Amino acid sequence: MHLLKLLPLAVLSTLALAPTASAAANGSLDRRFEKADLNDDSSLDSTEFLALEPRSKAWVDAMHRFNAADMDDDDLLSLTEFRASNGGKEGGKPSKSEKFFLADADESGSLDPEEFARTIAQAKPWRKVLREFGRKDRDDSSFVTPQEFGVAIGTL
Ligand SMILES: [Ca+2]
Ligand SMILES: [Ca+2]
Ligand SMILES: [Ca+2]
Repeated sequence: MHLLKLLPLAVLSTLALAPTASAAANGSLDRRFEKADLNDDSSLDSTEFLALEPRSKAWVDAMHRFNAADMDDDDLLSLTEFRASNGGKEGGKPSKSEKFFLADADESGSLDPEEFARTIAQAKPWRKVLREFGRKDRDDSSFVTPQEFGVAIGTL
């Protein structure tokens, strides 16, 4: 009985002795990194990074932050890069034209439905992707051009 009553106090005093906030934050970032690094090569490739992202996020949004965090441009996030970017949370959101170019995997200057899917929430079912694609593809060419996507003229 006595022990049980004392327990909350004991927990509180342990918390007070916990390391500083930033060290604790690094600790949880490091654990996040280790969990995400599925092949244990001490770096995160874009696939491992994307697995950390909620499915409500678009692929292009995640890749924009991945690229921002990847300071040495080797397409991998080291633990140092992961820490420096607060776990890939820095870098903000891509502009319309940045989204377009990230999504345009074959660099054709237009988006097919699969490329277009990268610009909207990953959780969207395929039929919704196609419906949204159809709305953007005003001239029914089966491709979404930068203009149809809404990229401002002059930013290309
Ligand atoms: Ca890895
Ligand atoms: Ca890197
Ligand atoms: Ca394309």
